[in-house]
Amino acid sequence: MKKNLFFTITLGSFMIFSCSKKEEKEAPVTESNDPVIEVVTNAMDFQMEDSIPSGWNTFRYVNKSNEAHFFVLEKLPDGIRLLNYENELIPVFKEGFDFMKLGNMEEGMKAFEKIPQWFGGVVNHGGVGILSGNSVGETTLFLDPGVYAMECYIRMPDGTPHVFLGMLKEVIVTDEASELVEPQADYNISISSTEGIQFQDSITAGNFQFGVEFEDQQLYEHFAGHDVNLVKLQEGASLDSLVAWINPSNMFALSSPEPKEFVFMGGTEDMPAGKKGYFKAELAPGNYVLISEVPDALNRKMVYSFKVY
Ligand SMILES: [Cu+2]
Repeated sequence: MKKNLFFTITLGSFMIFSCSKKEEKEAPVTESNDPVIEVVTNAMDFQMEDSIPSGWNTFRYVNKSNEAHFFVLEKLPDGIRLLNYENELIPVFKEGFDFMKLGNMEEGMKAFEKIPQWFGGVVNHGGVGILSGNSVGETTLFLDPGVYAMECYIRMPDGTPHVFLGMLKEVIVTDEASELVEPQADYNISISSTEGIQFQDSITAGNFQFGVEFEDQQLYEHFAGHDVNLVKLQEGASLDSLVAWINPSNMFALSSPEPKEFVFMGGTEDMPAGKKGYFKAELAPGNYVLISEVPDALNRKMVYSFKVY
């Protein structure tokens, strides 16, 4: 019973996040001649073309808002469209969250029993990790043809996720093949449920392509998998407060305003076992962390600190 309740609370939290603001700006990712798919957020929106080719695609996420956002691409089961998502899933989550915000976990749990069965067939296929406001992130992913939901579920301070406020878009990945080839990584990062995030303790400053190898994948209590977010620690930043902020099983965490001492620089959202995603980042000297947006990230070794000289 207790386990079910926890599951429900965290499942609720999964959809209930929101996004926040950030004042620091990182230098934009450098341009290249490769084709990029531009995704723009002005406020609580995703602006991009409705359909894209399959295969390797680079997403250049331009966050023009003052708050942190991310996006994850969720492949919908055959025959399911965003209309189903909006009409059959969102109202159930809203109902459950409204109860939970009032502290009525039992009614919230009852509401989640109405989650449509097809939701079990949704698979996350990566996206741009958490990105501070007024900054740009670039992530390269391999996508099979299909219908995807693009979502941000960072939360407002009251627990309302951005997906309820408009950060949800349908993206069609067509049979047409992309011209892009798999990027070459300057550095590789690996992530698994057993070993956590593995990288190296220090690198020199520069503009790099990072490869993220998903050795395995699993659903955590918040009903999503592990991912990799790159964060620069400003003066006085505490790792504990970052871990507490990013905890998706607390419905009032992962919310705006995010702690000012952290600069979120993107990364690679969760994708299936055996897949590899890439992200670019320009690193100035300083202290950085690779962190996964999962509950209890520290004990799960989903936090990796490194220095840039
Ligand atoms: Cu958002």
